[in-house]
Amino acid sequence: MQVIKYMFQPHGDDRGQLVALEEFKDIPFKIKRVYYMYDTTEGVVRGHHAHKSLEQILICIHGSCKIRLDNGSEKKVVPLEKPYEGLYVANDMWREMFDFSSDAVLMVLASELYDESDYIRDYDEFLEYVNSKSEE
Ligand code: T46
Repeated sequence: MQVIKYMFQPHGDDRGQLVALEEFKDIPFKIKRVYYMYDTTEGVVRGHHAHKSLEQILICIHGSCKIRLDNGSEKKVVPLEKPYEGLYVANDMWREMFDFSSDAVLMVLASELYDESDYIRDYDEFLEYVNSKSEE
C-alpha cells in the first residue's frame, strides 16, 4: 500500500509560520468541504468506515494523532504530528483515527460535500466491496 504524505511549504518569518493550501496546486482535488475535530475523548478511536468516492487530506494542525489505513489486504499506521504535513486518504480505504493528544485538532479537506450514502460503515461490507472491485 502506498502512503501519500504531503509536506506543505510553511511561509515562515520572524512573526511565525503560515501554510497556504490551494486546490489543484497543493491539494490534488477541488476542495468542496473542510471540517475538523477537536476535544477528542481520551483513548477514542474515530472513523471505522470507508468511502466509495470521497478523497481527503488529513492535517493535524495542532497536537498529534495516528491514522490507520486499511485497503482490505494491507494495513498501515501513519502518525500525524506536524501542522505542515497532510495525509492523502483515497476512496476505498478503511480509516481509523486514534491516539489523539489532548490538544489535537485534526482538519480534513474533502473533495465532496457530506453524503452519508458514500460511507461504508460495516467492515465485512467494505471487504466485499473492495474484493468485488478488484475482480472487475
Ligand atoms: C472521515 C474521517 C476522517 C456532518 O454533519 N458533516 C460532515 O461533513 C461530517 C464529516 C460529519 N457530520 C456529522 C455526522 C455525524 O453526526 O458529524 C458527526 C460525526 O461524524 P462521523 O461520526 O462520521 O465522524 P468521524 O470522525 O468518525 O469521521 C470523519 C468523517 O465523517 C469521515 O468522512 O473520513 O472523519
